[in-house]
Amino acid sequence: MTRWFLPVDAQARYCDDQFQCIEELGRLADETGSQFIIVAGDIFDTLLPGSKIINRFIDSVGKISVPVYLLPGNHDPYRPGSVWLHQLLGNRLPKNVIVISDECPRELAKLGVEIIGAPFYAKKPAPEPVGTLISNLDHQGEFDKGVFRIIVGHGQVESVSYDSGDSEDNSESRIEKSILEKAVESGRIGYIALGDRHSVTSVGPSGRIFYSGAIQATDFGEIRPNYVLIVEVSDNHGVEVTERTVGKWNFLEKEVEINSQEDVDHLSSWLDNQDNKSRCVVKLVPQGSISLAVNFALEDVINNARDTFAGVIFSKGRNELRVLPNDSDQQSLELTGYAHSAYQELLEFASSQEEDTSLDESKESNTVLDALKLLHSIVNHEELDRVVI
Ligand SMILES: [Mn+2]
Repeated sequence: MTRWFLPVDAQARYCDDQFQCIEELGRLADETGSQFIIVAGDIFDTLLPGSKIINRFIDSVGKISVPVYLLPGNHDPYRPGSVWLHQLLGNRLPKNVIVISDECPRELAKLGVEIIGAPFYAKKPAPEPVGTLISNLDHQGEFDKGVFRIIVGHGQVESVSYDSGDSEDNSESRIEKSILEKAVESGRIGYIALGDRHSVTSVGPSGRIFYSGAIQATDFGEIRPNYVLIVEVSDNHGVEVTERTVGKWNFLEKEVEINSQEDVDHLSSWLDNQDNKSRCVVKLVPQGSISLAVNFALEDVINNARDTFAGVIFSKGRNELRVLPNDSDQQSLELTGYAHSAYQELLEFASSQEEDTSLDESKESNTVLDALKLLHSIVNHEELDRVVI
């Protein structure tokens, strides 16, 4: 998965860690004596990823010692042109990998387990697949009570709060919660494994319906990513679900008020105190008003942090930090003559801008601010090499 805000080295680390997570799944399965692994959709984030992703996936998942059941989701639906039917994967699936490409029950007779999945055949299937599957099962009359039946589905459940990993909100495709709850209450279904949501989430009070969440955090706004669930089933079909941490990445959003050098120092300390910086991306949502001198100090803090963190970015939509030169900025320059006039002109222009003096580099109006900064740098003999006469 490509994250636009990651520099090249961090992106490579992020991608590599995704495959490490798959191998960690295998280690956890061995450690806990798990008999199989289920992944409830969106194994790939695009219909047909590049060969490097596919080959690394084959290599990683093939190392796992137990069967791995994969459900196609909305990002990787099972249809012509998809990764599942492509020659790079379709004919080269490791022997332990089973793609749930239809709604047929898959029996694990020795374990007394039956797995039934509701794969996506399109990005936005209608009607919603897993609710439809369960409703159809309900009409099938008798069922073997000795079998522990697992349903694997994908999509958003109604009334579960939104997180950034969910597919785009579409009320027509939402899974009816009551269908799931009735199915487990009736005893026809022992467990429902759900995918799409990136935060590990128990759905309803039964303790038998779960999103396991994303194996590795992918974005800001995910509430509890980086987990997998170990599901233990007792002889009488009781279920115990335990979380285990797998992913190591952290996407931290921080609202910060910056009005003084002291505030910059606080931010600097906060950044210093973060753990595992090379796998941490910070999104700052600043507000306040600072002088040029404080802005220089802030830029130093951010630039230094960018060398140790996987990424430090500013919120594009909610950046409300204004940079306005003050008297001490001007006095520190000791300008005279034409340079003083030019500075005054820039200053007046900057002051007249209500919204255009944020740290967001994409804004054209930052040109004035950049000119003021450059003037300071030149006077302070810091950037003479950039001046062309
Ligand atoms: Mn999805």
